Amino acid sequence: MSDDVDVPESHPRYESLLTRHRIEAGVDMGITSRQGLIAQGRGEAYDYLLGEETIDSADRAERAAAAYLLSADHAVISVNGNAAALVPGELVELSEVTGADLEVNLFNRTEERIERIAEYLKQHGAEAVRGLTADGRIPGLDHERAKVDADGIGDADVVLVPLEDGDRAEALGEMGKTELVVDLNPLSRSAQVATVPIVDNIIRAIPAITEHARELHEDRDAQRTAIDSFDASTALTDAEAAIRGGA
Ligand code: PTJ
Repeated sequence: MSDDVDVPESHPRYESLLTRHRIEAGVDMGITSRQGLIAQGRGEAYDYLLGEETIDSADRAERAAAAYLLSADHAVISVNGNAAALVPGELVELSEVTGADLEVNLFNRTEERIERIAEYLKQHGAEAVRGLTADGRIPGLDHERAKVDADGIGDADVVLVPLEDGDRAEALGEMGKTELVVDLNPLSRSAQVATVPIVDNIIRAIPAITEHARELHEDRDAQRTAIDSFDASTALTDAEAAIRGGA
């Protein structure tokens, strides 16, 4: 990824400016959609109100997400244009640590962008990337938005969906899948329907899930505790309180 942003690391808004730079570069590379710029702006506003840090309840959500990924029969990490631009290497690492598949799955779907994202993930170390077969469908969605790989998201019991559109998050939930959603807006439909809503910036969330997964890897009891002790509605209430009250 191109990180040649002309801002010193000591700058108080360094992470935020780096994030913008990555999204802009993603658009230039044909990986991120122009709508992705708008989505990023929205996310940034929530992150600012959260104090640009991982709140405690988000950390518990990240631990529960790691436990779900490790204990799944078939886990898939869904990758869109924003996720690919922001955390390509980190997504590959999470997939390696948890054994989850990577699948490119786009809201504004074009074959060209899917191919570019798959190639970009491979440049960051991915061995296999799903999403190009598109022989499965999510019921209840229009044709293009319904496409998934039948042996990927179609077959998965656990799906990590960063920055997902509300309709698709709802439809995936209706298919009975355990949904792990990364979204800085606790009021978004995606966060509201998630089994595990992770209200945190994807830039911090993905490495944190990986870290928890490393720790929980061999420990089935600890995985169970992380899942059983997590409460989605408390996590959403905590995040909303942090945003409204100022972190
Ligand atoms: O690449 P595509 O075609 O699949 O499109 C991807 C986007 C993100 C453009 C598409 O899914 C979309 O339009 O999403 P929405 O409906 O704008 O929702 C994006 C959500 O992600 C919003 O609730 C934002 O607050 C949140 N968000 C934005 N940036 C981040 C974020 N959450 C976590 N980390 C971020 N960096």
